[in-house]
Amino acid sequence: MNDTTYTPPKVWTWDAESGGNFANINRPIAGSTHEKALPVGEHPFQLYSLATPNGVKVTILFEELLEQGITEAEYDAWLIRITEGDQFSSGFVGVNPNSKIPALVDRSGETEVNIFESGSMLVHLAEKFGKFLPASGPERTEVMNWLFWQMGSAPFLGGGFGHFYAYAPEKFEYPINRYAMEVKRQLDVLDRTLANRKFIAGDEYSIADMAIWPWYGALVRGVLYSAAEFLSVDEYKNVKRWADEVAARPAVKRGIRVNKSWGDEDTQMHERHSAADFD
Ligand SMILES: N[C@@H](CCC(=O)N[C@@H](CS)C(=O)NCC(=O)O)C(=O)O
Repeated sequence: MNDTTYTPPKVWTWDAESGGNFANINRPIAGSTHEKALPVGEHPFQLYSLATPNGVKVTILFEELLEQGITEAEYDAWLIRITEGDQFSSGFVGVNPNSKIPALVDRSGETEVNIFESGSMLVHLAEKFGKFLPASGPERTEVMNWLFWQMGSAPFLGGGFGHFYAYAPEKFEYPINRYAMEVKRQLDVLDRTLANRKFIAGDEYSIADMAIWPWYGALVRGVLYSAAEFLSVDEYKNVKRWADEVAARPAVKRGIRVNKSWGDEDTQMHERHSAADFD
């Protein structure tokens, strides 16, 4: 044991000064911190989000639907700056009590529908428009298998590996080892699956690809946590082949720009209200 060994006290208390990225917004309590209504635009769908891997799953799906000429899928995308606590406004919490982006309001019917959890949004939109999710049978189950795989697995990549490798105030060997091992196992699961199918759930591009690509596709393309060399991502050739194919889709290129508030100026797009915003 070394002098960084931690002995938990009998009762955990909140140390707001614990450091690390996001320490200023992390809290052990739910609910809103301030009164503020959400803006509402003219389209049937109102998205409140940020271009993180969880956020772009949904903007990619919207752009794929629009790419197919489905104009009923027009949406307004509003920027939620999570480092500034926008996810704790009364308006945002009213849509998503979990205070995490993305949050979506479907205003296309008689009654407004609040949707939170990116996976739930993908299913809601795919079912509504009858695209990217087979209506029934084993093909539908296979898409759902991989969608739920992503929702269960990515927290190990983001909250586990990414947090300790990229964001924690100090580097600790134990958690980095534990989560690097799990993430490499997950990449191997994907690599073996993609060895004999074009897309994650079979021959057809689906919401499972849209969910998995922003996390594991970004990882093997070297744009997540600067961890490509550390995790030897070149080993996962089938994942790389699939990730590059998905990245080349015009709708994906547009989707990853929506609600992006960092990086080169010309890659940013704080809000999206029409196709013209991409020009
Ligand atoms: N399981 C959720 C995860 C959402 C999530 O973790 N969002 C992060 C950004 S990627 C967030 O809003 N973080 C702000 C916070 O934790 O306060 C989903 O897929 O929608």
